[in-house]
Amino acid sequence: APAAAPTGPFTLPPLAYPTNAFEPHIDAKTMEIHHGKHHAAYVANLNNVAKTNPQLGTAKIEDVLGNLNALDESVKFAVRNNLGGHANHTMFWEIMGPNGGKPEGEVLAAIDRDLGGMEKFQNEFNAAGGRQFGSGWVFVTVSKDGKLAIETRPNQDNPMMDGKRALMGNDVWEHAYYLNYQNRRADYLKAWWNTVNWAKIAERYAAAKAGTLGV
Ligand code: MN3
Repeated sequence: APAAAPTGPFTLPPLAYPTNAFEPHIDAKTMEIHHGKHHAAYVANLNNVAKTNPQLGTAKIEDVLGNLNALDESVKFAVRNNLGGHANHTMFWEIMGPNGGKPEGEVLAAIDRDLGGMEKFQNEFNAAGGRQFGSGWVFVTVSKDGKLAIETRPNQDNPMMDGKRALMGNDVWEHAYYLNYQNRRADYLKAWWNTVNWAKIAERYAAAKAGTLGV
């Protein structure tokens, strides 16, 4: 993968799978550009900001995003967009994987309890992602007591900005799907479920209940 330049405290997390792992649902070229160019750009921009604001590189991401108003006006916009983008994409690559299985155990029980079961959950998640006007994300947020909710955010905003945590989420920016799906966001949203790694989501659910879930 191309290195993010300039270098600094932020690094592009490597993918745990090859870029063609999700063919035909997500094509390799989209993965290469999305991870190696878009996410890398957020990382490079953060390293630029960190040159003059070194505390940004040592603080916990959830603490910075949870307290954006504490930042100087000169960097607030850049941090919101680029640290939000870095957090969102780090989560996104983590909760995807080939042969991702099915939800089970506590996660499945929470989906049944809070989201009306898998079919209703997937339909409502896809509908929320489809309704998000312009660029943004559709998330499942998780509270410390394990309660789930479907929520959207514009641009690179993240639930951490509201003191919440994302259990999982899908990127509905056009760069996530346009090469393969053009204007057919609904088709991308449906196909994306084939890329979800439910074992990783189970780990994140347990971490959320333990109070240790970060990005
Ligand atoms: Mn993206």
